[in-house]
Amino acid sequence: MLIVHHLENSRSQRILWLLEELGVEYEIKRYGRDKQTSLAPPELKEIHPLGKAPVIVDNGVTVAESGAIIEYLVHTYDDDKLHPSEGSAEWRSYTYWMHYAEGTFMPLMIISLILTRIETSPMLFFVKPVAKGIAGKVRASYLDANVKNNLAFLDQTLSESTWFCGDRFTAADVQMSFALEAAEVRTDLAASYPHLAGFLQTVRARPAYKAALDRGGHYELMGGKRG
Ligand SMILES: N[C@@H](CCC(=O)N[C@@H](CS)C(=O)NCC(=O)O)C(=O)O
Repeated sequence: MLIVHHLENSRSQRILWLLEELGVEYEIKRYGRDKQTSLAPPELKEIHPLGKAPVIVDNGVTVAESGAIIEYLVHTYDDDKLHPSEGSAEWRSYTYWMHYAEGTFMPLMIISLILTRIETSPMLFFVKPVAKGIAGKVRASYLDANVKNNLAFLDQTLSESTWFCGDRFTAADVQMSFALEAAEVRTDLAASYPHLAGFLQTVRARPAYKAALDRGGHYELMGGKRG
């Protein structure tokens, strides 16, 4: 039986969703985050040295890293339903979005989360303005413009088609969903990017997405929107 090592409120939720879309049976091994740091517990390192989620174990094969897991699952279990045919224009989009989600977009969301933590953490009163000043400079000189540029690019993409690789739902949409869910709680996505908000609505209406939520349990991403 395929096992998903599932950390609460994390990227492993999208793996449950993909498995529901594929109709593959799986077991969930659950891990809670540390209450103070939100980090994964040390037991996850027994499954993979980095101790991050998601990780799956299937027939004795351990696969980590969302994109690699999705590619493994599609390669092993998909009969052409959730991926375009290799070499097509849609395939090139498919590989692009599969890499873009974690390679380009998620680092921006992580920086945003870290800066919000710095801005909102309790600290000595005379240190706080210095910490906030540095965080503000990073936002103003790098983060804000990059987030805006990426969100505008994504919104434009989804103004041209329902899904990231055209009019057909693929596993690249599953990979991109977590990035947009993170952006939903860390940026002004809902108010300013109608096609991205619409994408999340469409995704959340899918029976397999709902089934994965039922299996995965409470799902709420860490926020960090300022103001
Ligand atoms: N690029 C990796 C990122 C893995 C990752 O950072 N996962 C987070 C969960 S969303 C995690 O395990 N966080 C807990 C920790 O860092 O201790 C992937 O997509 O699998």
